[in-house]
Amino acid sequence: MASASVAVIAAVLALLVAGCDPEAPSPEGQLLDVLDSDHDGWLSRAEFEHCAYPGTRFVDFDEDGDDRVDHRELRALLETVSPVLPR
Ligand SMILES: [Ca+2]
Ligand SMILES: [Ca+2]
Repeated sequence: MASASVAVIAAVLALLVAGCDPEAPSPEGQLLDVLDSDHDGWLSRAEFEHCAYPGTRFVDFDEDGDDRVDHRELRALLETVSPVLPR
């Protein structure tokens, strides 16, 4: 949990860099690099629940119901924790 929390904080801090440098990796891409333990390009339910805060429900972030959280859904998750995310 601690390393996942650090990853979330790092991704949020990266928002500032991404906002200044159009070629910087996306915050959601950086976060996915850390949390996607099997490197298949999305977060499975197990990967999500391993890093999520207690009480956070997978189904609230898996918007299309395909049982995985992809880049777009991860971006939406980051927008809930950072009001400074570049649009
Ligand atoms: Ca994965
Ligand atoms: Ca999904």
